[in-house]
Order: sequence, then structure tokens, then C-alpha cells
Amino acid sequence: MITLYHTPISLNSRRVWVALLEKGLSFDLVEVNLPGGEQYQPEFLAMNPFHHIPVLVDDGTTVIESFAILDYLEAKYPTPALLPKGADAIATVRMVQMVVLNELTTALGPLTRQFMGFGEVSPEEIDKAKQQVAVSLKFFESKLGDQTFFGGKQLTLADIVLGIVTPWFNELSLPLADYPGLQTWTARLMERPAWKTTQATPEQIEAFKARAREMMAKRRG
Ligand SMILES: N[C@@H](CCC(=O)N[C@@H](CS)C(=O)NCC(=O)O)C(=O)O
Repeated sequence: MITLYHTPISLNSRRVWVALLEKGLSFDLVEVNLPGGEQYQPEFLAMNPFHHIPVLVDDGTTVIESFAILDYLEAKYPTPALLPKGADAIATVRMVQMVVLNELTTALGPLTRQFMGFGEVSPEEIDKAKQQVAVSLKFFESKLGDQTFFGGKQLTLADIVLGIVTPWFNELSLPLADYPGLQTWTARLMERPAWKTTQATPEQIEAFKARAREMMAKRRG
């Protein structure tokens, strides 16, 4: 049996959750209350000493790090495939995954902090973040071209990893209007059951923001 330890609002765990659903696997979901500090409980630290979700447990195997979990699932449950076969398509999928992780997520930092209400973010920081985000978006738009998905006709890990971030852009005051390919592609993904099932509700988002702000205030003393 597969168990995914997650938090509904986390993009790191949502990418695994979507992959499990797209592969049609059956699994249990265990919610970890991060602002409540459940990730520091000894039982959780025994699975992940870095106190992060997601953690996937599959019979006797425990896997941490969302990208490692995606690769594990692909190798263990290859059908339907979420990785293409051709060299060019694999390169595109991996580039998109790594640019999301190493460039886009960093660039989105100040905008996310502002959205979450985590401290002051200056207008200069926001402007710089928007310029950096634009570099990633131009790259993605050119890689997608007029394809249905980043791997052509087939949904891939690239679509999952980026496609759970772009639906947040409106909330972060980053409209996708200048990127019509990405806008249409995002709308198409959001119609999929895996996206609908895993979309955090406004209530979950507000509750998470409130608990996280409370925790930060306590830490500041
Ligand atoms: N590189 C990790 C990052 C995981 C991560 O940062 N998880 C956050 C939630 S989005 C977390 O568990 N934070 C709680 C903590 O660090 O105590 C992955 O991709 O799985």
C-alpha cells in the first residue's frame, strides 16, 4: 500500500499527489500539520530527518524529496508513462522540471511571501521578482510552442511540476495574458480531475496562512 504524507497547500507534495492520481494508483493520504510542528515528531523524523513533506511510503520503501518520489513512481509504476521516450522530449521535460525548481521557485519567493503575509516585502523586491519570473515564463512558452503538453501529446512530469504553479499566478498578481500558450495549457490542465481533486480550497489557504503567521509571531516572541 502507498501512503503519501503531505500538506494540501504545498506545491512540493502536490506534484506527487497529482502524479499518483494521473497514474491511477490507490494510496492513503496523511496530512501533516506543519505550522503545528508535526514534522518534528520522532515518528516523522524517523522517515525524514530533514522534517519535510512529502514523504512516500510504499510497502517497505520510504522515499523523500519530491523529484526522487516522482522518479520512483515512474520506475515502479510505468503505466501510464509520465516521461517521454525521445531524447529531445526527455531533455525538455527535465529542463522544465529543473527550471521550475532552480529558477522560477526562487524568483517567486518575494511574491509568495507577500501573498502569505510573511513580513514586509519592498516594491523593489517585487519588481525584481517579476522580471526574474518573466525570464522563466518566456523559456517555458518557447519550449511548449504549439504542443498540447511539454512532451507532445502525452502528459508528462514537466506538465505536472509547472502546471501546479501557474494556476497560482492570478493570486500572485502575475497574469499569464502575455503568454497565451501557457495560459491555454494551464486552463486545460485545470480541467483534469487530478488538478481539481488536489486544488487547495480558499478555506484551506486562509487557515494555513493564519496558522503560519501565528507560528512566526510565536517564534519572534
Ligand atoms: N526539496 C524538498 C522540499 C520539501 C519542502 O520544503 N517541504 C516543506 C513544505 S513545502 C516542508 O515540509 N516544510 C516544513 C519544515 O521544513 O519544517 C522536496 O522537493 O520534497
